[in-house]
Amino acid sequence: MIDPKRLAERFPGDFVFGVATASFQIEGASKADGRKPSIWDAFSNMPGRVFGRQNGDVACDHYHRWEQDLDLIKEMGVSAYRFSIAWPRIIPEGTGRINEKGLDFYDKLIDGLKDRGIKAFATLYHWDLPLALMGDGGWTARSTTYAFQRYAKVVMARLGDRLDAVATFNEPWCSVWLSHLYGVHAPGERNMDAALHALHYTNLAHGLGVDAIRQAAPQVPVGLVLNAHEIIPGSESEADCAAAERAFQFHNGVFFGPVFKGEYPADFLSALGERMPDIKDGDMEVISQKLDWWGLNYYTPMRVADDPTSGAEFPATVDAPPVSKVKTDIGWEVCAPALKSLVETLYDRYDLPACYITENGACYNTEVENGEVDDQPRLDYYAEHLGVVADLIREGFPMRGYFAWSLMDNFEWAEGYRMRFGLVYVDYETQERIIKKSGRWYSALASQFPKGNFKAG
Ligand code: GCO
Repeated sequence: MIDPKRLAERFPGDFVFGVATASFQIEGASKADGRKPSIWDAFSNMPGRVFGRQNGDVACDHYHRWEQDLDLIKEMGVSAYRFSIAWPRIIPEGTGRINEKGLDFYDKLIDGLKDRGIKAFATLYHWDLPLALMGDGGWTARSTTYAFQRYAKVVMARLGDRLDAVATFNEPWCSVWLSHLYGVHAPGERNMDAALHALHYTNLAHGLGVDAIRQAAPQVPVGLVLNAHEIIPGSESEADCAAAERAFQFHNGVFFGPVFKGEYPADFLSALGERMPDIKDGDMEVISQKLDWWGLNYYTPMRVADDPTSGAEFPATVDAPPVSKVKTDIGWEVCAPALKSLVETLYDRYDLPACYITENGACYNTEVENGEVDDQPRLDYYAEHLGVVADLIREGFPMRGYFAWSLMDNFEWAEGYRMRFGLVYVDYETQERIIKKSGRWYSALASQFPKGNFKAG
């Protein structure tokens, strides 16, 4: 087993070790204090969408247990917490009335973090779009971008004075492609035209959000969290390599390009540009404003081959088989070297600011035995991937922090509660929390930081 103290020596003293969660996945209390439904409430209440027809009504009941959960983070010696703010608590209908009680919850939460000396990394959008906005088309409508801009401003005006960092969006790849093209996430749409609209409007909302944040709380470092994919061709054939480049544009380039270069990728545009919504003058400038940091969420690589079907829609790829047989319980190939090559590729292709690994972790559904959860494979996953992060630091990449996904088991979207990613086990019957073996290991590492002269807070 990799000794956490030895591993700690490979990170600079001010490296941030944190844990991450998201509002819909942990809060529950879906009808409390004026919250109105989000698209995830509607989606999970519809049969056939989420495993076992489970929903977020109770989840980890974090809305009522937040103090205990912050104590847990403190007890684990972790110095930062990445959480998301639920738009439907703040502006329940998406536009119009502001719900002060929703703001009060995050106000208390952030004060609770400050009291415990834990840094607060907030995400404004982690997929819980107010359901009322679907009346205008949700993310396929330009009006949603302005609603988001206002929401960002409202949040930052009230909470910005105490945040250590803010991200506009979490994983636009999921809220665009997975939600509007592949139909796996809310709103469950399967349509390229809808997805292309969601794409541009999500990028635009990010840019408008950056504006709003800088107006309301200019001192808070602003970033964007992307689940970039390390794309590996299934073979060395010319066709598969060309397929991998198309896949890169489609899965990464359509987000990194606009945000870090001010343009959509060329092959993507020639294939699908006509079906995109009107890109108005000034949109690309708004989208490509300089960011203070960016976040990378990484779990597994994507292997692709050329789709030989004639007339196959861009990016015209099919899945190629995994190379390693090692998989987590959700079926994702374990491949730590892909994290390294991914970061190298992205810094090579784009002019990127400092990076936080905002999510990394593994699904293992290890159960409690004699009061303990012996999840050695998760511990190994963390040790291996953190070793790669240390290698990247040694090579000079500006890696500033690492957030484990997740603090605790939670609502894993379409998979419901059956897929567990926590460092802490949650008994959903009793809401008891049990720190897993991996959680104790991570705590032994994280509690070494900040080191020496670096002080938290
Ligand atoms: C994500 C997600 C998490 C998931 C995790 C595991 O941003 O993809 O933030 O919500 O639970 O990635 O699938």
